[in-house]
Amino acid sequence: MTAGKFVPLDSYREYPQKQMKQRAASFRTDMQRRRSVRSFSSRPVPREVIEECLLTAGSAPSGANMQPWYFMVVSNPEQKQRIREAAEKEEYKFYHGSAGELWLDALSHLGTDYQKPFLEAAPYLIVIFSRSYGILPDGQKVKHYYVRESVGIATGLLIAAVHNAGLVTLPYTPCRMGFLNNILGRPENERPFLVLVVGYPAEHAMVPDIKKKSLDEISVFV
Ligand code: IYR
Repeated sequence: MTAGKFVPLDSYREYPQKQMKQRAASFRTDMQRRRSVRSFSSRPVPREVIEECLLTAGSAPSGANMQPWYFMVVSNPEQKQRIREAAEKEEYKFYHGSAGELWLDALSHLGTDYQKPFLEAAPYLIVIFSRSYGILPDGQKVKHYYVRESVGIATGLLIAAVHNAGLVTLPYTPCRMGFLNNILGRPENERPFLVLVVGYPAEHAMVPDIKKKSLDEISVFV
């Protein structure tokens, strides 16, 4: 094995402690304003904003830097309609039996049902695929590592980037997502990870009255 090439860490910035605390707190309060939204406006969103947010997502760390993600940005109304129809078919089965009572009980406070009008209303559906392996131009397969962790981190950065730009998201996961490969014509090495619905909220959009856990509930210093 040969070591790779190294370059100086020129991008790092240290802040004085006071500023460090201010920055940490202001990022926290801004991120705490983020809500998952299910009522979208069809108001258009500039494509450059989505491109910038995708580049932020693409900056995520990943296993062996394999970057095992692929973002398919759907804005075409026919494709959105096909995705909605297929998703609602899956959701109908989910809400009418396959989920089971326990799961439906856990979801009941969110007020969701099988209908997914936001899949057509929102200007962009970012369909996030994970690549279980890579394929070189000569057809050779490349192993990927920590695929779900890596794609999860990239998705988190994407959600933060979209929020920071002043838009809202819904991380949407139909229970079976294979239909996304068919509709979007994606290859066998790609698995749908999540559909990130992106746009402006509908006027007077409502969100569930839910709370996040306290610091004590989510962490311990030892
Ligand atoms: N995919 C379904 C059900 C659903 C599941 C979970 I876990 C949620 O946090 C929310 C919904 C739906 O979107 O309705």
